[in-house]
Amino acid sequence: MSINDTSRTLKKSHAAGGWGALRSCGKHLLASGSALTGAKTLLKANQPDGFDCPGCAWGDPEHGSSFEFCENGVKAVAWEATDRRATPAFFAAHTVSELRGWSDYELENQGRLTEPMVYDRATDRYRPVSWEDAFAGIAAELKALADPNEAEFYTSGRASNEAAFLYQLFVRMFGTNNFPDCSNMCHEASGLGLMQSIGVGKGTVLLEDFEHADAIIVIGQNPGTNHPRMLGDLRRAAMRGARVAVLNPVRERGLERFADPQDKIEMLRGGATSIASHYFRPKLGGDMAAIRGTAKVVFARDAERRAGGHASLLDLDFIAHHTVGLDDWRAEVEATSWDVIEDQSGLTRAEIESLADVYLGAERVIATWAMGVTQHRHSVATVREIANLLLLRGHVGRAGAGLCPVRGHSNVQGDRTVGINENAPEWFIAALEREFDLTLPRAPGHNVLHAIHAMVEGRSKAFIGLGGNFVRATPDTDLVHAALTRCRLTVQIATKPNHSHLAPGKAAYLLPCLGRTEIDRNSKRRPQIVTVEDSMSMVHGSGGINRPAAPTLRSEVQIIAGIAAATVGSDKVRWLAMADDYDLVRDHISRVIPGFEDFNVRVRKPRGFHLRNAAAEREWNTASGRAEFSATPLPREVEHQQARSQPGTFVLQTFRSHDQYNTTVYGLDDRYRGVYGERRVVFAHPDDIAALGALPNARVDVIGSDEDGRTRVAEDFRLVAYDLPRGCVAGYYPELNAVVPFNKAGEGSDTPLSKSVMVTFRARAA
Ligand SMILES: Nc1nc2c(c(=O)[nH]1)N[C@H]1C(S)=C(S)[C@@H](COP(=O)(O)OP(=O)(O)OC[C@H]3O[C@@H](n4cnc5c(=O)[nH]c(N)nc54)[C@H](O)[C@@H]3O)O[C@H]1N2
Ligand SMILES: Nc1nc2c(c(=O)[nH]1)N[C@H]1C(S)=C(S)[C@@H](COP(=O)(O)OP(=O)(O)OC[C@H]3O[C@@H](n4cnc5c(=O)[nH]c(N)nc54)[C@H](O)[C@@H]3O)O[C@H]1N2
Ligand SMILES: [Mo]
Repeated sequence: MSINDTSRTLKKSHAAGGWGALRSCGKHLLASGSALTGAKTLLKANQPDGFDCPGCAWGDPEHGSSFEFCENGVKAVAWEATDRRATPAFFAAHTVSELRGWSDYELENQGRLTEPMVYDRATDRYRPVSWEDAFAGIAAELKALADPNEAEFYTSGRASNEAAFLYQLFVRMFGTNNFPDCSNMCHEASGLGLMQSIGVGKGTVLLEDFEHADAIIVIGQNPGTNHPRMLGDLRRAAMRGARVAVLNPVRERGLERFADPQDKIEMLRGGATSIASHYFRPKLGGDMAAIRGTAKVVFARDAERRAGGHASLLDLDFIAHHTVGLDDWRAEVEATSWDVIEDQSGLTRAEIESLADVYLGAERVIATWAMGVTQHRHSVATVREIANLLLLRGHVGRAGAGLCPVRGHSNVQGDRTVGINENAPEWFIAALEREFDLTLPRAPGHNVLHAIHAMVEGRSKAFIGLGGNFVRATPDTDLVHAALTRCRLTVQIATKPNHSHLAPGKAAYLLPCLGRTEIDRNSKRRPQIVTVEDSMSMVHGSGGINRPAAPTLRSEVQIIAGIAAATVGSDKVRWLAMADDYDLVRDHISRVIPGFEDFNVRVRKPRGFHLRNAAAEREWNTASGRAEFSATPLPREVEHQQARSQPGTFVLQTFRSHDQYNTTVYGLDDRYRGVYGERRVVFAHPDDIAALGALPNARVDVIGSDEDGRTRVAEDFRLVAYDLPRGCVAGYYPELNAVVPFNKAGEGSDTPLSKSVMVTFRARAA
């Protein structure tokens, strides 16, 4: 199905953004208990002299003067700037076992952690501990391990460059490369696929490119909720006539139409701009086939044109000078039949022809994507197929065109840049060794799934989490919870209580840190800034403006330095000096990582600086020295095709509601999808509900696969009739992680298959 809606203004009640977003913001500012600080804080988000919004990794405009309004940025900021506190009194009042019965929302809604805590098994409670005792206790446990590879060091993508750089240095000095990272569950396939295709594992576009593109293809992404500021850029593109083609099995409201709260006239008129000129609804996992079909049309039309004596539709010059492997790919495309393409993609040939029209009708094409592409078994191949399509007409490395994986966490890209990488390149380790006069381990370490397996099998015995919520973000929730509790040491560095803190190892510490919105002063009372990198590889400074939630809090950098000094000592690395002056950390980074020269000077310029992306300059750091077309066959079957031969089986995607930030649940509404006051829902096509012998709104248990002998059940969900492709259902993460298997993963990427989970349903007794 596609909509080719040319009308520009639509009723206000049906658009994303607009007054609904403003109303929702007010509600969240009030509910978070921070109306005043919240409002003041917001004026400084994504400003040159303020902090980087902890919401998402979308870029900031070069010339925007006023702050960019974003409903979900408001929620992220207000949630951190709350007046509520989870103090030692709170932990004294509740045992850990009791708190396990609380929801994600109730736990985080206790507010900010204030003091370092240690778990006391006898009372089953956390009690306060001094920072110095905590560091000493952690160091003693780490040093008692038989092998440093028995420890797992997790990172969530909110950590600053400075914190992440120190953390990876400490972990490597400790003796391991075990860096499970939220990115393993997120854009891993994008990094790998792009690295193989164009030699850089990052997107090639700048924000300005959105002002020049004639076509933007948005694949497997819901920016209305997850990257609301991106909608502003899509809207401006749509208004100047660029085509926006969406591939998404779900009709996401924000992609259909959007009222920009920054646009006073649009707000007053109650108007909205339609964003998507074309909306295609593939089945789950069908994108590779859809892109392949598009290429098939392009090759066929090109052949016709050339037969008629016309110039080629392909950028032959670019292909000849900059690429290898076209013939193999073309042969693979030609060998793929339309029957297979239509069946696997879930789109008709006519729809794919019209996607090809969009592609061929544009001089400058950008492709963007997120989790709908990266959380499948064949995600690396899909990313490479997207790259293939753009390479065909030279859409990489010129203005208004390029590849744009839209990152998740606000600094997930930067964390990888500064060394959070279980398999870091040799040049990086060697540069660290030179800079600090060290010898560091080379053996590849653990990613998220390796870490889970190692903990489950008892090979890993310590877990340190720099932010995040490992238990709830990973598959097989109960299994991962139990694996953490079997560790001899667990350490969680966090801002708010969450379920990962309720899976204490034999020794367990909960260390509260400053958030990004807060002023971070050193021993001389001088405020310090940290830095982050957005999806467009812009590196910029971030300095908090709020008073810290408690005087006892320490910054992530200080906490890491404290653990490191106690564990590996300070002979070679001056941990505590760096923790007191982040400029020193940046000086090291500037000498270790190319592109960070003069870091301390350049990061203080408004909006920071751009990290060079070689592919964007048509320099290809691949094995062949060229951009490489990949010639991977389509999967023989994707999950929705398999499900057809197993009656009652469906493919489930787990996505985000409008009221959550990953495992952080702000509220129980999903306004754009019409769900209010609940999260335990599964969206399904009405005919699928009928085929189950159920009625809409029936309550069911969701049952995951049990091939490995594990029972997987998520209990008590309401079936919501929804306009989805047949056989494909959807529901929210993290609740549904109970049915996502930990032993199935993306090929090459090892990313859990969060968007293609095989499930059945069981009726609940009325
Ligand atoms: N407010 C808010 N902002 C966030 C986050 C948040 O939770 N809340 N999370 C942050 C993080 S870490 C990330 S990674 C990003 C996530 O940003 P998104 O990737 O937008 O997140 P999801 O909600 O998982 O949405 C996936 C989208 O892909 C579609 N989809 C699912 N499967 C397929 C498929 O097979 N093919 C296609 N074409 N589409 C498919 C779904 O229908 C949905 O629209 O957002 C970041 N920003
Ligand atoms: N089924 C399913 N599972 C998924 C996904 C999916 O789509 N479906 N998405 C995956 C993706 S894309 C991602 S990125 C992961 C996310 O996985 P994580 O990054 O591990 O999870 P978050 O929910 O972002 O982490 C929230 C916690 O971080 C802490 N926190 C917040 N701010 C700070 C801070 O400034 N410093 C520190 N130290 N801690 C802080 C708070 O205590 C909060 O409870 O989940 C993945 N899991
Ligand atoms: Mo993510």
